[in-house]
Amino acid sequence: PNSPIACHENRVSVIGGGRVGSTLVQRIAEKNLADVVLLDIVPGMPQGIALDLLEARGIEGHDCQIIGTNDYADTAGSDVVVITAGSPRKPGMSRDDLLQINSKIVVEAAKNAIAKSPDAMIIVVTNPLDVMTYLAWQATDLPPHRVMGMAGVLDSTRFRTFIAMENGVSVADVNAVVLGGHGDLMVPLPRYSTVSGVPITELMTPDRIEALIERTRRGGAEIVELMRTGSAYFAPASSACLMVQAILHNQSRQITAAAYLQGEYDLEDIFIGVPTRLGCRGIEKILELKLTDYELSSLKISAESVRDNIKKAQGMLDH
Ligand code: TXD
Repeated sequence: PNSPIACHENRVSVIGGGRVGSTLVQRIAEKNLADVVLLDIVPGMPQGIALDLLEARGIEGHDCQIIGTNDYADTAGSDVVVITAGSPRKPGMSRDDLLQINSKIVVEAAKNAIAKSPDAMIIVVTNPLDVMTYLAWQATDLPPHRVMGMAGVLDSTRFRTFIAMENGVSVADVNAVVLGGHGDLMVPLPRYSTVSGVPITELMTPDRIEALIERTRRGGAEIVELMRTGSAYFAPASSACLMVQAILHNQSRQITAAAYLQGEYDLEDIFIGVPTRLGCRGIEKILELKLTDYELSSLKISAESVRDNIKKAQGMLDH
């Protein structure tokens, strides 16, 4: 059923066929970006999703190969591997339980995928994001510019949406920068967030800005509370797709991604959200913005929490 009709030059593998993974495959296919392979451990599930998406081809007008599989052999030769595999938090599970489960899943996924696609870029999506990105990098031993985490694009698209709604302008005119770890301690930067180049600090009161920052920090939680089962996946899939496209089309997009720091922002040996340029070679550059003391110390606090969890996860993997 999954026989190829057209052969695209590029191949993207998405590991984990849950809500984010399957929506991402849909986005990639509908933009005709690349042939896509969706891998999950659940037998039949990725095959079914792939077939369903294939059957929409005639209507949606895409002609990529879409392959569902449980076997890493089918991911061979990928240009980009996106890891969304993981377990969500279930009732009674602590964050540490989740850390332990997802660490194992992400390490195994990264190793298996890179064994079949040694030249691929890796985009990690699984939470806790910054920690999982570090583990994927460590497990594969790739040059750090080829491993990155998706969160900054999502956090900033949320901030952009709230700014546009508050000011009654098109979101197309809004840009926003959000740094730091993907969690409550993320660091939205109003000074660098603009409506057509005008910083929002010129357009809104400090109180309103603070309210939007708070809503951005709680953006994931707000959706979980509403949905009750599962977490956000439309905007996360769009965000991951933007990164895939930036790499495949060598766009040098300036976006926030969890990237490996080697002294930038006074931080070392950590993956955390910073502004980057993203193109076909992965993270081409990390931009060091001038930060106020308050912004820099917020970033450091966020980094400390990521670092603690990296250590915890490494301890769990060693046992
Ligand atoms: O900004 C961000 N980075 C995020 C992160 C935004 C949204 C979601 N975020 C995280 O992505 C979320 O906290 C999860 O850790 C992942 C995936 O979220 P999703 O909503 O897609 O979770 P699902 O629907 O539970 O899907 C997870 C799938 C599921 O189908 C499992 O069978 C599969 O992962 N899974 C595996 N696939 C392959 N290999 C292994 N070992 C495996 N284990 C589970």
